[in-house]
Amino acid sequence: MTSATPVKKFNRLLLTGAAGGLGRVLREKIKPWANIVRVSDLAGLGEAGEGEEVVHCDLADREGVNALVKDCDAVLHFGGVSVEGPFDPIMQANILGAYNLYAAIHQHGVKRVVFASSSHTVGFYRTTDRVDAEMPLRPDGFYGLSKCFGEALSRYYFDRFGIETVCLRIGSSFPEPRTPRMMVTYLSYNDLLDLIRASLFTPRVGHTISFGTSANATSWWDNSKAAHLGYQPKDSAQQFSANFPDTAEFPAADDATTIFQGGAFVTTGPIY
Ligand code: NAI
Ligand code: 15L
Repeated sequence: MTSATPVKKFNRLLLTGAAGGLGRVLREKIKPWANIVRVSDLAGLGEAGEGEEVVHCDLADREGVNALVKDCDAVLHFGGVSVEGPFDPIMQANILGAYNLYAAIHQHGVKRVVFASSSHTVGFYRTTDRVDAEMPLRPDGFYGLSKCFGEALSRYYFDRFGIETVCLRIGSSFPEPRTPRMMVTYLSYNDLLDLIRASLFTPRVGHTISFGTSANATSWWDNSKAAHLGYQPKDSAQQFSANFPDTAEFPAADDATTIFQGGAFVTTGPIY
C-alpha cells in the first residue's frame, strides 16, 4: 500500500505530546483518521474541539497513563523530553513514560503504535557513514539513549505480544531547516504526516524502524528496511538552500558537530 488515503478509521486515536511543536501540527491534521482523537500532554491543551478528548497527564504517572490509554485503538507517541539534558527528567518522561505507556497498551489491547524516536539513536555515526535500521545503535547522549530504550521496548512488546510499532527516527521536523546540518536531516510537516499515515495504516508493519526525512539532496540514511511502508517524501530542504549560502559561516571541518551525524548533540552531554 502507498501512503495515500487511509483504508479505515480508528475509533479512538491517542496523541501524546499534543501541546508540543509536532503535536500541535498533528492535532489539526489527524482528525480524519479517527472518530475521536484523544490529545494528551502535561502542558496546556485548551478546550477539546469537535471529535476530541483532552486529557492532561504526566507520562511518568503509571495510573494516569493507564487511564489515558483505555479505549484507544492506536497511539501516536510524541510526548516526552525532546532535547538533550540531565538524566532524571529524561528518565521520568521518556524511559518510565514509555514503560508506562506500553504496559497500558498491553493491558488495553492496543494493536498499533507510532513512536517518535530520533536520529539521535545513531548520532555518533559519522556524516560520511550511511546508516540503516539494522546497524548498531550509537546514541549521542541521554536523550538518544532514551529513544534507544523506546525502540527496544517496542521490539520486546512486538516479539512477546505482537503489538506493532513503527519507530520513526525523525531527523529535524520544523517549519524550515535552522542549520546547515538540517539541510540533511530536514523533514517537512507534510512529509511527516505522510510517514505517520503510512505507519498507522499499512496493514502489517510488525516492528519497523524508519528514518524520517524529506527528499533532501544529501542523506545519511538508508531507509530500505522500511520500504514496506511505501513512504515517498515529496518535499526537500533544497527549497531553503538560499538560507545557507556558501559565504555563510559553517562549523570547521574538524569540528565534532561537523564530523558526527548528531551535530551539536554529540558535545552537549553528559549534563549532571
Ligand atoms: P516538543 O518538546 O515541542 O514536544 C514534546 C511535548 O511532550 C511537550 O508538549 C511536552 O509538554 C510534552 N512532555 C514532556 N514531558 C512530558 C511528560 N512527562 N508527560 C507528558 N508530556 C510530556 O517536541 P517536538 O519537537 O514536538 O517532538 C515531538 C516528539 O518527536 C518528541 O518525542 C521528540 O523527541 C520527537 N522528535 C522530534 C524531532 C523534531 O525535529 N521536532 C526530531 C526527532 C524526534
Ligand atoms: C531531535 O531529536 C529533537 O527532538 C529536535 O528538537 C531536534 O533537535 C532534532 O532532533 C534534530 O536533530 O535536529
